[in-house]
Amino acid sequence: MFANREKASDKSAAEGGFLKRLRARLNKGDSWLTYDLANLAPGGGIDADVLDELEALLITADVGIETTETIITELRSSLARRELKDMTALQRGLRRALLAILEPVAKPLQIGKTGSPFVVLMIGVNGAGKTTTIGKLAKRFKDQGLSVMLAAGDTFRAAAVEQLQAWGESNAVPVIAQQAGADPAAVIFDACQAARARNIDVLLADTAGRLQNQQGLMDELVKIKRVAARLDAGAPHEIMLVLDASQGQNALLQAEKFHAALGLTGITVTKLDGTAKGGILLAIAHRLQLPVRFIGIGESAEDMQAFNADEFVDALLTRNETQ
Ligand SMILES: Nc1nc2c(ncn2[C@@H]2O[C@H](COP(=O)(O)OP(=O)(O)O)[C@@H](O)[C@H]2O)c(=O)[nH]1
Ligand SMILES: [Mg+2]
Repeated sequence: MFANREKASDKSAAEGGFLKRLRARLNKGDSWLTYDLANLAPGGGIDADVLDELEALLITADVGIETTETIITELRSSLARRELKDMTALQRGLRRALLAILEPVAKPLQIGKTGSPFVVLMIGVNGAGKTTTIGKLAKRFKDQGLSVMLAAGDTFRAAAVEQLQAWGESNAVPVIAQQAGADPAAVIFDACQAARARNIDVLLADTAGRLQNQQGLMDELVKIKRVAARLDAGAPHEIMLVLDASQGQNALLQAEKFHAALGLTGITVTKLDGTAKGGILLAIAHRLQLPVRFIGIGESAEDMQAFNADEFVDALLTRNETQ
């Protein structure tokens, strides 16, 4: 009982820390919205010109033209209704518009003990953060009391298998792997069998992000998906696309391609620290309307959390006082 309470308070402390880091790291702490917003209307009054400037700001922050239009159209009608009297009102309107886009996609990944493995297939281009995200998720699920197994489905490079094994070791979770060059579908089928035999709750399957060509990659992933369903028609239960936020609009194009080929059920956006302005998350949410599961703001396990729309909008709109 006491131990549980202690654990819960540790958890909320870690989450509070995450929020602080999110604010500080998103676009390196220069809240592009709030900072520039305040400079848009030095006199304090809001007019059509201010909204035009905001429109340009959103586009340069990777929000994309279509999504920006939706946001600005909303604000223009507020302006016409004389609801945007000052900067505070504009911020409030902007917050509402951003939340309208992000709240519907903030759907956490719920995994329980069902008696058969919940299979998560991680996909995405090379370097997006698939293997790192698997390592972070392995720790997270283990901490939740679930048993976890990893499958080294990126057999394209030997280093990829070793990288996954290292995450397995540091979290003390088993890794099913074969030698580099092995058929990834066979590795993942083996892992599905092993996970069933060992009563594993969550199987996290890694995949390659680069093959000889893009069609080759998509064909391979389709095959893996089919093979994963052999022992359990419901598997893979989650097809999670991992996207690197610093790729901007290119990330959106990748998401559309992967979704068309495989039918995604969730997205994780990594590297929101660094140069990414975070607007790409709005573009993805608006265009694809797929659940955004987790966001990553750094390389360590604590630097990933379930996506929360309120917190994210806060981080976009709140100026980081320590900067
Ligand atoms: N700054 C930062 N780096 C990350 C994040 N997620 C992953 N990385 C780094 O991105 C690089 C590629 O990650 P990896 O998991 O190997 O990508 P994969 O090719 O998709 O498996 C590694 O150096 C990771 O440490 C993140 O949220 N923030
Ligand atoms: Mg990898």
